[in-house]
Amino acid sequence: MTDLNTLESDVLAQVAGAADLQALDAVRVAALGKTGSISGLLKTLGAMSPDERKERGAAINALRDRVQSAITEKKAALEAAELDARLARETLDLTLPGPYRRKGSVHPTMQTMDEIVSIFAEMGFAVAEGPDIEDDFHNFTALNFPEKHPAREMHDTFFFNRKEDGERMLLRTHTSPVQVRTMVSEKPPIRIIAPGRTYRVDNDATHTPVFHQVEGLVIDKGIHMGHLKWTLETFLARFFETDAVTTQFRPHHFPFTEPSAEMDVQCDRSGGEIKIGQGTSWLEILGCGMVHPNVLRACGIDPDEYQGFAFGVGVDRLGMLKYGMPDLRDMWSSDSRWLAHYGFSGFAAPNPASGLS
Ligand code: 2U9
Repeated sequence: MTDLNTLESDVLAQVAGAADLQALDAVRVAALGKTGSISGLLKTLGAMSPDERKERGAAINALRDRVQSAITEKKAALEAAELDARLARETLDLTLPGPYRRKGSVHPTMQTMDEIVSIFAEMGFAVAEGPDIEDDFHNFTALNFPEKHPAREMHDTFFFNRKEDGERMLLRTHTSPVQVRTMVSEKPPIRIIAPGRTYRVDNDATHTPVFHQVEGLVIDKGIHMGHLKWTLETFLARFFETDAVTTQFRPHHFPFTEPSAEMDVQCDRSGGEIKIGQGTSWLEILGCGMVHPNVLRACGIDPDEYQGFAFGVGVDRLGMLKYGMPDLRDMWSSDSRWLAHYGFSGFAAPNPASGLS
């Protein structure tokens, strides 16, 4: 009859001597596998008397358990050693130069944003900022979006879970809440632009869930659409670096402005690319209007005393137009070669006097 002690010390020696996981598995199969030495012992129990079987069975099972735990322990040790070896082998020297020795550069969207801001700053607009996480009042209600109005759905909002008091915060769908906050906290005259990130549940060839806007707001006595038209035409001519632009208002609807319009700029599409400041085509470029009396009232301003105009431009689209970037997806590709192609310097500080780009 096989001596269990000898078998145990043999198998345990093999376990201890296994050099790697593959060798250990071979030891396991040879001992505990279907036709293994220990499994073979269990098969001999059938021919024994009940008393003998009870005693011998218990001894074989205990042996099997000890071998199994020795294998488990050895497996953990081999795995740890293998991981240590791999970590030592795969060290990364972060001081080595990367595969592309390129200097960083400003992303075209941020370059465009800087250009827009510098033009309006030069025209006397202050820059206002606000939180990306907003409440319903500043993003919708104060802007004359009635409760349950479909316009709220049009904005495809990212909502957070409701707070304990039932309030539901959201990611701002436009930068307009920044102007609301300014009107609530400051007295007219107001002349601000609000540049920043905005968020909508929208993801297709022409939309990304995060995008960038610059909105503007002027509140004073006697403000009218003429002021709006001059401001936007002056901005567009400077942005596209042409002497003058021709524009047209097309009637539109926004809850926060009345009347509302979209502004088109005359352009030339004949040569395959769009040229602003010449030609016979029209290109939709921004939205605008006179601030709705309800919005002024919601922000504590008397519409009989003060009037205002507001506008909004999509920065990503404006940058694509100016710099001839055909595909929105490139803007998010994190491809340093694409960035290097546009290569805007971080030290350029664009301004209309010394040049924008
Ligand atoms: C207040 C009052 C009025 C801001 C405005 C637009 C028109 C507009 C779009 C342009 C492209 C958004 O990024 S886009 O899709 N915006 O058309 N925005 S008027 O009006 C305001 C803002 C704040 C208190």
